[in-house]
Amino acid sequence: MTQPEESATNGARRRRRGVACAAAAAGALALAAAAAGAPAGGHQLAQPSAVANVSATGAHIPFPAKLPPLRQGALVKVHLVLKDIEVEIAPGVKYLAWGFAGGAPGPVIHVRQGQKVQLTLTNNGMIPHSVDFHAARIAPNVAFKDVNPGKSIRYTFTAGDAGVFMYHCGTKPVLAHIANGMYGAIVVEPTTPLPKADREYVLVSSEWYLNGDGLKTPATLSMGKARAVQPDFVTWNGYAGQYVKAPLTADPGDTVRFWVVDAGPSLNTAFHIVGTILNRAWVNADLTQYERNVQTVLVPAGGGAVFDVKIDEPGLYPFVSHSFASVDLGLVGLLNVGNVGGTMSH
Ligand SMILES: [Cu+2]
Repeated sequence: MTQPEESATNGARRRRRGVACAAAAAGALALAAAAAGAPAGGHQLAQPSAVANVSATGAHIPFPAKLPPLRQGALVKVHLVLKDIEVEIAPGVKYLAWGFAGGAPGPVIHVRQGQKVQLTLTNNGMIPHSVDFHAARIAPNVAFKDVNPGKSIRYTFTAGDAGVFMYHCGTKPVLAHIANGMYGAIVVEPTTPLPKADREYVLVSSEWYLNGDGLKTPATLSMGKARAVQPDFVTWNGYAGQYVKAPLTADPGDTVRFWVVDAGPSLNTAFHIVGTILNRAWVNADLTQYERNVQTVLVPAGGGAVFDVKIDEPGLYPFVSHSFASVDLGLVGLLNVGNVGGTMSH
């Protein structure tokens, strides 16, 4: 297997290409989002910074966790333009990622059960990539095949199963492609609506494995750490602790719905919200039935789940994986109920 070396070589190449490449990525994202008719899910849109999720003033721009609007029409066109990009994954820590549509994770796609999804992947990266939608029932050797640089692939599937699903690059070694940021979530609303929710958020957990500290020069993948499952960071939506600094919000008494995907590549997420109990848990994102009043629910790598929580008492409620090594590495966010001040130690 030559992949680790190949990966390092690409990292070096991309490092040399540097700023111009990353700046082009921001533009490509704008085009991709426009082509897809996507709502403003891409917070990186029109960012002049060389780093996809950092503003011109150097501030990290949180990934928008809010569930984007439902896409309309019988056929939903999604165009993912893969680019090699630089992202910030923790305060001051840069990483050379492979981004679906300009970010890591890629954009959240929101459709309704029964809609058709026409997926186009354009590979503007330097090596072959692909895209595997867990929401699809389709021959993977045809639909999920590798796309060479400069080429595109298109396939259509019916979103026949409701839930929240991972999508990801399936090119070998998949471990490296997922670890480099090639993943995202698609929400498939059921034909029969779920109970009403006042707020809806999408959270994707994932690990990052770095070959350096990423401070002066961007890090690339350490395949050794990835194989050993020794991550440097574990994140919600690609950035360590981003919703501690910029908490998600709710009013007291709101029903808040979390659509959760664990992108891995290797760790599971034990989803838990400190200070409350999950009112409803659609385990494994099977939306035909839910468990009531549970404390912690497993979201396996490559899986999803949906959680409703209703919190009456104002406060800061951390959402975590109760596998606390992950929290220590960044997998923690806050739900601020009632716009309270202060911070939280978790
Ligand atoms: Cu890939």
